[in-house]
Amino acid sequence: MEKEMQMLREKALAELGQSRSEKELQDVKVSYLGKKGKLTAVLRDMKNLSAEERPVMGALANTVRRDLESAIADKMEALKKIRMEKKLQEETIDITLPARHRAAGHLHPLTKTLRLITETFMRMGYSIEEGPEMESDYYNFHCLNLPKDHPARDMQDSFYITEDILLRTHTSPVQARTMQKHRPNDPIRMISPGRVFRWDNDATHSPVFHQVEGLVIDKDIHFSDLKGTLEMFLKELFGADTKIRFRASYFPFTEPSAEVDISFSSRTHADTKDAEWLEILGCGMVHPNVLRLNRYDPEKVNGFAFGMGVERIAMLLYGIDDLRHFYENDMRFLEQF
Ligand code: 2NL
Repeated sequence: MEKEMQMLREKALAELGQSRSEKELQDVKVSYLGKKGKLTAVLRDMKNLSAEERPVMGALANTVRRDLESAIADKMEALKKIRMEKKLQEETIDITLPARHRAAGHLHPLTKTLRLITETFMRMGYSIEEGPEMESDYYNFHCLNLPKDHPARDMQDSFYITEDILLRTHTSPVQARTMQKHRPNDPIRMISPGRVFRWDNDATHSPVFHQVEGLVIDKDIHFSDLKGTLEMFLKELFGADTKIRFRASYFPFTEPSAEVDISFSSRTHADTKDAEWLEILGCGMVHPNVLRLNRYDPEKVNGFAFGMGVERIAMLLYGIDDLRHFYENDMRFLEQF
């Protein structure tokens, strides 16, 4: 019996020595020390022993049990350590690897230009008004002194959705809507930035482009107010040494109308002293018909209006030579801003 116990002990120690995982070790533990385990069975058989043998065997069995328990605990500890080390090895992080690069984005040059323009007018007390990109013939043309058979409509070939609905060809319909929203003859000082659409496509014309138009209506507005406002705006945008020139022109919604040219020092030919003039925007005094069509009384109030292309301003500000750069999303272009 004693011998049998020693063999059991040796066998158990050998088996647990061979365990390769915590699971295997657990199985060995159960097979010896569990309810139906081999050592448990030996202890159960002790009732068959004589009264002298029983305490000796009892003591031996308990020693074997303690030895096995402690050997299993040690082995469990060792296996756990091996598992942890293996895990650490596999999950090693190479801190010398370069970090993943995440490029910080920035605003598109057109957005930057649009913000420069709107911020300048906001500082002068203008409100920013917006309207739909899909417009009715009524707001896009009729209210702006461009009735159905007006020849000036040819200058703005458009994208029609139905006979009476089109993609707006300018942001002027926003001014018409704003006037009609106000109490007749109430003063207005607003700009309308936004996307506009024309049937045009080459190096200097895109079918989709951006405009900012402005409208001021009040009592006793003069052409000099228009000149002063635009001079202030253009000097703010292009620098204090910017020169401004007005040339007579035609727009159906203004009378008189003018085109504005600028000349700024970086564009001036130092050797010839001849300034290079660049057309930058169109403007004029609001046509009495436009006031009347939008429920304002030209006998009581008058005003000025202007319009500019955002792409054109951005090209001059940043020295960009082709409009199409703005829409191609070539990173080599965009990263320069
Ligand atoms: C240009 C010229 C201009 C206007 C737009 C306007 C609007 C109303 C009444 C009167 Cl509601 N005028 N807009 C006036 C003059 C010129 O735009 O070259 N734009 C790119």
